[in-house]
Amino acid sequence: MSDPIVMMKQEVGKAAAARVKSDSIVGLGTGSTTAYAIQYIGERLQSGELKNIVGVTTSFQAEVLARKYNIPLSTLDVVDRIDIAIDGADEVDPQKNLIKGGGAAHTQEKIVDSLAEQFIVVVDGGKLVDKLGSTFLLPVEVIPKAVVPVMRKLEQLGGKPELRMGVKKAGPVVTDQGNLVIDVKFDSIDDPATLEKTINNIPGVLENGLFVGVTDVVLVGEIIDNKPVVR
Ligand code: ABF
Repeated sequence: MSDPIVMMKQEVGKAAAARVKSDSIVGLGTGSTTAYAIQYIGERLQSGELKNIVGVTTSFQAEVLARKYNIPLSTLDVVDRIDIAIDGADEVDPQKNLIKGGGAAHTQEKIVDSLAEQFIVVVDGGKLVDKLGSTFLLPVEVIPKAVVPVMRKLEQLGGKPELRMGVKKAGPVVTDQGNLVIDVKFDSIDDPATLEKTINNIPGVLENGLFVGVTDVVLVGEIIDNKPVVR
């Protein structure tokens, strides 16, 4: 008997994949839920239900999955648009604003997700919050030399910053860009739009994990009466 959580993620991934139309350029994101969406896009391609799909991703995880499921890949240098992007999130508020970056890839993810004509977020119900920052720290990608001054600035903004350390590997987590990640606890993020801009204007910050006004559709998986439901 499959794990109900896995079944729920599979259903959410399937629901997202079902929204992909033939002749689309598809932004492929990261995370375990998005992984199922990529799988189902591949299966729809193999069955002939979908034709002429090109994937675009900045995520190595998504690239490996796309190759596994024979989804042709292109790059942001080549494509002239992204019709639909599918990606995960760590928190979603009622206005569909997000915190992303649990995987330290929010900088690349924001490039693809914000370019997409339609951006679909796939989450389980546990990611829904009334206010961003309630359950998840806000990731901020910073160039290594600027970590201390940036942490001071984040404290002045009311945050409690901590340098993200590796779990398996000793030392700080290093992003694909060779930078470090500061995770910031904010008691309550009342104005995510302003905070996103303010943090990104701190010298030394590359990108933070607030995604404001980017999301078009949120597909939420729940388990009701032990059955996976997507809404
Ligand atoms: C990614 O998806 C990250 O932004 C986020 O940390 C992750 C969450 O994915 P899941 O909970 O589905 O594994 O895009």
